[in-house]
Amino acid sequence: MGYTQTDGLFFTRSSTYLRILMVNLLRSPSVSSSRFGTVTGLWRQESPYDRRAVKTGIVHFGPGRFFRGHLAYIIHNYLAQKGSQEQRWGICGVSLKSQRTITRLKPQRFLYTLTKHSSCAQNREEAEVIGSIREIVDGREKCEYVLEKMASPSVHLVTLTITQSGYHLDKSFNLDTANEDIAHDRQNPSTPTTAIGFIVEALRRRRDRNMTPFTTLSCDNLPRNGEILRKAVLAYADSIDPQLAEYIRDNAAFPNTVVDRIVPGEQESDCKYPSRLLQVRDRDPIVTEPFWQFVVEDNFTGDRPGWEDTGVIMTKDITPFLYMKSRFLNAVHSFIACLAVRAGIEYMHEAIALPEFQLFARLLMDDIAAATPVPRQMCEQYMEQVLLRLSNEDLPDTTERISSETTRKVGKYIFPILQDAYSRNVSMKRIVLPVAAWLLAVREGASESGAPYHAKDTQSAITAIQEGAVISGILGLENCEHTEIVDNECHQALRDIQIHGLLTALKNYSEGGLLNETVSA
Ligand code: CS2
Repeated sequence: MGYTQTDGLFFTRSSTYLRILMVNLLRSPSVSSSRFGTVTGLWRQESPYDRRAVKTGIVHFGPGRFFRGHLAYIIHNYLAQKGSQEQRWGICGVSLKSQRTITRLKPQRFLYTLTKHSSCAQNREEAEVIGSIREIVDGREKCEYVLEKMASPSVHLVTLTITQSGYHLDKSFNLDTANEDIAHDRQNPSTPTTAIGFIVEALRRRRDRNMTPFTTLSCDNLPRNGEILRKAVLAYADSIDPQLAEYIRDNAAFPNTVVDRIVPGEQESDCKYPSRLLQVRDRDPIVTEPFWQFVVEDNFTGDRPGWEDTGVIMTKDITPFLYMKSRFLNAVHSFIACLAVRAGIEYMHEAIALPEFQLFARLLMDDIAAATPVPRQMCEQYMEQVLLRLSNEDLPDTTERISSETTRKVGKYIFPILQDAYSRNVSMKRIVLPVAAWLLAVREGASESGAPYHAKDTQSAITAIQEGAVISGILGLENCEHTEIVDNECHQALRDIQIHGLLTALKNYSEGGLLNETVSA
């Protein structure tokens, strides 16, 4: 296993067939609106593959922005590079919640533009049209159509980016059988409304027709997402039909994956890229960073794309990749956002540009590395890369987006670091400080300067925090062996931020650190 430069920050896939424009911002001509074409028109002129020949091999739940910036892009590259032999991997997207993507993309035949944008690449931008999505349907409206698609012999993969909430899990990452959508599906298994319900019903149909089960790939940010999904699927199946559960346990595959690409929320400025770079109007463009990573456990029941030829890492063990992504990217993302919302900073790159944040982030990563069972050298390369990615000022990513659902993220990303820090004797001070900053912002509903902050979290968590909960309280982890230490550190950090202010607290918590002189200079 190795971390290679092909997956690195400046990894871009330029090919002659793609209409990729590298434009220097200063020299770009202004285009009058009458000259804008359509995304479909552009595809007709310059398509890298014949979309009419593409068949559906993948059914995907959750066709949101991350999916369109990550998996749909990866499949698009695959279709473009592999040629006519591999055109069986087109995607049918299924929306279970919102009609938004369908409404926007249907008029342009589910084609959309993707712009890669990075200030670390000298004003260079690249845009192209992505053609891998054949259709997106509303799963609740077209339930039978989706189930039959999933049961069709040409479909080999079912993929998911439904966010943690789409799995209906409890705090221990087990299926919450009391959830009302799950309860509905248990009563009506042949007309499901949840992704889990769809998967189980479609696997049942395949079993009854003597077909190989599809492989189900979770592409969500969950620790060991495949295992969590498998457990949830089995718990649900067991509750409606134990024999079916046994069949799934013995025959179906749920590989773990690690997915990575920063795809910020929609911004008003997104539309300017397709118009300026490709001279087309796009109703729902995606703007993202050049970097992407997709690590997949090689454990499939049947056919799969030969992804390894196009930059996907197929591996027997995702563990080191998972450690690095969830700790150095996701946890550090949350740490910086938590501090930034208390400091009243709107964008991630603005926060990381401040010397106090830079230094603190470096030292924090050092602590995380000391608590993480991955070789130091591998961590260092990754840490540098993350800091560069986070300073990409051409990809404004809001601290509001990253600080949303912090209580979930503390449980997923931060709590495991604290556990390892405890057992490896690494100080928890810096790890706890950002959480304390966020707790203060939530408690007061404001940044340090009094600007309003409305946390996007569960109401029960917000209420608990306003009533004075500390980390163990919001996570319900009162009985862990190190709860007391974590809570004491949290109290201390809260006091330090209140007495000294956030920036001074950051400096103080960086004392004795590698770059201390830089901060005081
Ligand atoms: C972010 C992720 O919301 C978050 O917690 O850390 O959405 C992050 O942008 C992606 O995981 C990047 O791959």
